[in-house]
Amino acid sequence: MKEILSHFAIPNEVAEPEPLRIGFINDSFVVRSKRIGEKSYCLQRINHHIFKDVEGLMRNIQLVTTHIRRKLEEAGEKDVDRKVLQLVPTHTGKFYYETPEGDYWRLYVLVEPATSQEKVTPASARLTGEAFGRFQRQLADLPFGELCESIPNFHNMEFRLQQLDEALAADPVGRKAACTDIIDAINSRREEMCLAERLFREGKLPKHINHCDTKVNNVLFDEEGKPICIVDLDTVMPGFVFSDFGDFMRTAANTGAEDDPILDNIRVDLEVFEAYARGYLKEATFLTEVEKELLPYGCRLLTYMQTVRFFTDWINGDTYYKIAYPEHNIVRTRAQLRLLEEQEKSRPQMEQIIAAL
Ligand code: GN1
Ligand code: MG
Repeated sequence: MKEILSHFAIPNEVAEPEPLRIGFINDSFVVRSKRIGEKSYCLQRINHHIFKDVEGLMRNIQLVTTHIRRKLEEAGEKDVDRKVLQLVPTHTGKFYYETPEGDYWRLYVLVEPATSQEKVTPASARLTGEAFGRFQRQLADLPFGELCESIPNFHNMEFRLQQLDEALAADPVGRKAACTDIIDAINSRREEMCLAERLFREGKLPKHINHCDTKVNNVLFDEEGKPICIVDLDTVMPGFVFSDFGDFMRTAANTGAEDDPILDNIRVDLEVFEAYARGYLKEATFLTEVEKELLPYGCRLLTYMQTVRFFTDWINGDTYYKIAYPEHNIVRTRAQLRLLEEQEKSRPQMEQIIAAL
């Protein structure tokens, strides 16, 4: 680990990296400064089995963070270092280091003091909606052609269904037969859930730069409980605004957990929905009428997509997501499917809330 750190242009003396247990994808470590008041860092090994184009991914992050930093500076904001992530270059001026074994590492300046939250309240949901809306707005004038899809077709519903179909056709670990109810539930919604892709092809739905992983724990909060910085920028890429709106609602406007084994815990938290939508719409001033109208649809879309993704991983024999126990992916699948059904029931209220806002 010391060897890896030695490739980065760290100006101060730091301690040994300590593991940070966050996220399902990358491995993260905190690197503390030896002296109080100096910078600490977050060292990450990029999962290059998932992010195959590390160079493109890191170029995205560099473009996005530089763009936001410039915006903040132009607006005369104070404390810019806590409001946008900052990469530490290597001694050769790159923003990642590749080991002889082919692992990829990067280093961020640690944003502190800051805390993260796992649970939301209506009050924090509103502020988080503002934060993600602002994030999208700050990036709205960055030509999205400059960014690559760090995971090709990441939130493309047609593609995710195709991956599922391939998994089901191969059925490599023999799990398909016991899942006909899930397969039926997915199949009956295919048409509806590919609407966004169709509208895009017809020129009726634009793309914007999205964060694509808008869980509340990807927002850092300050001492007063206000969002200061958006983190986990690996999936920032062009896509539909639903990706960000829908994924927050999928993870936060749910009275249960993403992987809740007790399905009856799962309902749409309409208070959180209202609060987030209010905050988001205040800042996301660039939205078209079609985009606004389809926001409740976006919630169902992202929940459906996550159902399909967890289920595909289950069928494939758990090759993508880290799991905590053997049935985790099928438990996740059922929990997401229940949430989708609940969102379908709450559709009239959700549409009413958006219309009123
Ligand atoms: C993954 O690792 P984490 O929590 O940042 C996934 C998201 C999923 C999420 C499901 C790159 O995110 O797309 O929504 O798990 N990220 C990637 O909880 O696949
Ligand atoms: Mg993530």
